[in-house]
Amino acid sequence: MVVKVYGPVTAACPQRVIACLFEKDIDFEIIPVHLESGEHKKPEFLVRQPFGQVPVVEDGDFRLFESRAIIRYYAAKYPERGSNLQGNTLEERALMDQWLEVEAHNYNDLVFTLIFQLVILPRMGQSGDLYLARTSEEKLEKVLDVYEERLSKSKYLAGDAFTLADLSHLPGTRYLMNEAGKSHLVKGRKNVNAWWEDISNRAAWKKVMKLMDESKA
Ligand SMILES: N[C@@H](CCC(=O)N[C@@H](CS)C(=O)NCC(=O)O)C(=O)O
Repeated sequence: MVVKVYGPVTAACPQRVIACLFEKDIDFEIIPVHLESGEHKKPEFLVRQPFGQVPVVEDGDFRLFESRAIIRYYAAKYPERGSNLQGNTLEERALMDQWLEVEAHNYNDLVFTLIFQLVILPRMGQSGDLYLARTSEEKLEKVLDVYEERLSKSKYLAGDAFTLADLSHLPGTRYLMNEAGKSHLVKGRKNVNAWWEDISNRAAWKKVMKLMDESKA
């Protein structure tokens, strides 16, 4: 059975899920959702995701939204298939969960604020709040200092193996470094930069980038 992924491959949250499905070697099809025309706020879509956001997956009769819940589900459902992504012991899994929570609550909120103020609002013809962007960047610098320290002790966030915790950082960090023009936040930190070079060169993430480029062509 092919997993259906609802959401444009250009959006960060669907990219998190698609990267995971590639890592786990799970067949999927993308059902495009046109965010610009507000398709995700229409009643037909709200049946699938009541908050009107992407992604959603449908796997047979099973439906799931929230990108981090989805990647946890597939890593747990197919532990032997593709990359492990969740650690082998209870402690490895707990560290993976810890850093996945850090990504969701300490990192992503700040990254999202920067992207929203510097990229998305201007794209919609509105001016972003540059003061909010600056204070968010200052807070993100402090978060990344913690990452720099952590990554001086282990190759990946949860330890010696690539896990969902690392994977979950890929879409937002790419957006931050490219469209938002904040690559110095990563490149200026030796260990964070080495980690980024490693995780962003994984075959699965390159496949996501190829899909994104093809969808824009
Ligand atoms: N916590 C949710 C966030 C979903 C989310 O914010 N999706 C964005 C795309 S990355 C979206 O649907 N934006 C349109 C909107 O919120 O109206 C998840 O991780 O799935």
